[in-house]
Amino acid sequence: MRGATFNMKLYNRLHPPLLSSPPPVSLLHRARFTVSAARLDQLPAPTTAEVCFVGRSNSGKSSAINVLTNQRRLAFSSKTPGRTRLINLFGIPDPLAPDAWLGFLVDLPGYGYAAVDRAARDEWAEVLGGYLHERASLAGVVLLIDIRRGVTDLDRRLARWIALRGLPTLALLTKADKLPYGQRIQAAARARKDLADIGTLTALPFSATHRIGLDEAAAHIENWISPQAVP
Ligand SMILES: Nc1nc2c(ncn2[C@@H]2O[C@H](COP(=O)(O)OP(=O)(O)OP(=O)(O)O)[C@@H](O)[C@H]2O)c(=O)[nH]1
Ligand SMILES: [Mg+2]
Repeated sequence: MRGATFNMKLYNRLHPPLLSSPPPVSLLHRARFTVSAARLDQLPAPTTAEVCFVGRSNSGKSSAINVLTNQRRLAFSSKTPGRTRLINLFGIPDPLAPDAWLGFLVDLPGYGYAAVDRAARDEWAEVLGGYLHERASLAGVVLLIDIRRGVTDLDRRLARWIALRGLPTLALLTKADKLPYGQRIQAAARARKDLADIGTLTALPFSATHRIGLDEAAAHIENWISPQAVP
């Protein structure tokens, strides 16, 4: 057996360990609060990719932003519907040019909040519709739908706005921790059918509290912000 001694160095070169380095940290974790706007004309010039979070009030938009950015209270989440009243932009710094933003996550006020008076509701519909319709830098839409409630008429109306622009959409079926696995899958299939208006649609069960669907959602969003990050 002389000459057949095991050469550890050579073995390591030929079989590099699969987990030699830790998985890369999501770009989204770098997000920082940048600006709040009450109207479209208060938004910064549309220079870099934006990913907006839309959905009914209380559907979990702010909670999703917090878990995706790995920050407890970046966006304000609350049991009281209608918590987010402004358009809030969270900037992702460019790792290669720290003074520049690679993109923004945009937390929008929810719709369908009955306790808001009619004038306020109309104003918000206009801001939301205007944002979705006109914002030149919009790279993708994250549509949040409470998995137990399913797609509502208001969600479908919004889907039509999104369809007009042909924007890629990620539907997150939030609070998926509240349903057993089989029902989650059924709900995702139903949502895909109900949102057939939107051409480029992915629908995933998601939970901010139980981190369900988190990696897949993050990969989607990173890809919209920085297409070279995820092939
Ligand atoms: N169980 C569970 N609760 C959640 C989840 N996501 C959000 N919630 C709860 O749902 C409530 C609303 O969450 P928010 O993130 O504030 O919802 P929002 O869509 O930002 O609401 P508005 O700003 O009012 O439009 C809060 O009490 C959250 O703790 C989840 O994945 N699982
Ligand atoms: Mg909110």
